[in-house]
Amino acid sequence: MTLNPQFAEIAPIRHDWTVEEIEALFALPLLDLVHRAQCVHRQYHDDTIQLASLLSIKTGGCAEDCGYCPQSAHHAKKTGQAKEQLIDVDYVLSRAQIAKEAGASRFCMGAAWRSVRDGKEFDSVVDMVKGVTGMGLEACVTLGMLQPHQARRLAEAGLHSYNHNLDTSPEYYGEIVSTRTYQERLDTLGYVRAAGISLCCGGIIGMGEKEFDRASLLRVLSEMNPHPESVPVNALVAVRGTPMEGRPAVDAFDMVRMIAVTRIVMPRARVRLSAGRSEMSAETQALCFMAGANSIFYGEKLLTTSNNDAAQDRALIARLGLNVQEITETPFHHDLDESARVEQIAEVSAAS
Ligand code: SAM
Ligand code: DTB
Ligand code: SF4
Repeated sequence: MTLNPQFAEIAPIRHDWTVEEIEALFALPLLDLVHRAQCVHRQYHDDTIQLASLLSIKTGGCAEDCGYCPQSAHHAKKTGQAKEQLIDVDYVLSRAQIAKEAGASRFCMGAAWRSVRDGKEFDSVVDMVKGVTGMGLEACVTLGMLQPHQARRLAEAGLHSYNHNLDTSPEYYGEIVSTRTYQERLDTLGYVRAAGISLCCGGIIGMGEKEFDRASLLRVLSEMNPHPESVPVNALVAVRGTPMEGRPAVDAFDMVRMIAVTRIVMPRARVRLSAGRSEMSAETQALCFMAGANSIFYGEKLLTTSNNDAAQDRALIARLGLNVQEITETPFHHDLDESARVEQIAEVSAAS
């Protein structure tokens, strides 16, 4: 059969994708899907891959029961993960400096909190954000649920991006976590958006969900207006002692499909090839870049699990003739006026 060459039209930015349309994308022959995603990619992006380094600033002991997460207190007896304290601001900044010198342009700090509490610890996180931003890096934090005033404080500190994943479809969510609702997740996303912080919001595949759930998650994300600027696509890391222990590894082509469909429905987003990459061959990663991924987590550790070797990652990018995204001088603008903010909160809250 001849390959379909008809995917060169300009991809519009749409917020009205239906689950059926997205499922139809998943059903395309793989090479047609990747070709289409690559056409979209070239209309909106250059050949750079962003290197984002991660640091767990507060590990373990989280009150939520997310089935995939090694940091949940609910699985601590079986995972053996201890509850640690928030780490020191100076140490965090020294790690950010090392990441910058190694070529990262984004630094993401994760805390195993259900939600943020005002007080000394949050003050320290605000100082971390100021310090990382002051180095010229994009600062990203992921701290669990936020209140509007906390989002505004982070914005004032110069925060570029807030990571808060929806993880899976609204339909499958209850199978994965019981201690919070999808709507609570959407509410935090609305507050972050309203504060003028860029959104980093994606999901995980390989948790037993169906293709429908992957399509349904992408529908919720693509309905947001504007789309999240950053969409991490994680392959489950089936950590020992979590309820997901023993789940089969995500099929490489399933990952490629998820990335390609994400690229097509959210053309401008930075699509991040996230957790699970250490199990992927160089060829699988190359296909993911072909399908529209343009960022990786960079450095030997994610939050608690291991990641690819940094030198090997740089070598792979060079072997493929891709380039590393340089630090840009144009930070994300906190430029929404008050009425636009209010409108966006309403839109995001309605999209469940
Ligand atoms: N507590 C915050 C929250 O839940 O938003 C921040 C930290 S949480 C560890 C950040 C994200 O990491 C989760 O939303 C999930 O998407 C991803 N993640 C956690 N454990 C994972 C695993 N075992 N495999 C793949 N992704 C995982
Ligand atoms: C995201 O979507 N994936 C990253 C980042 N955002 C914070 C975290 C992956 C964590 C994988 C399991 C671990 O290392 O604990
Ligand atoms: Fe892990 Fe975040 Fe869930 Fe806590 S809220 S268990 S840190 S994913």
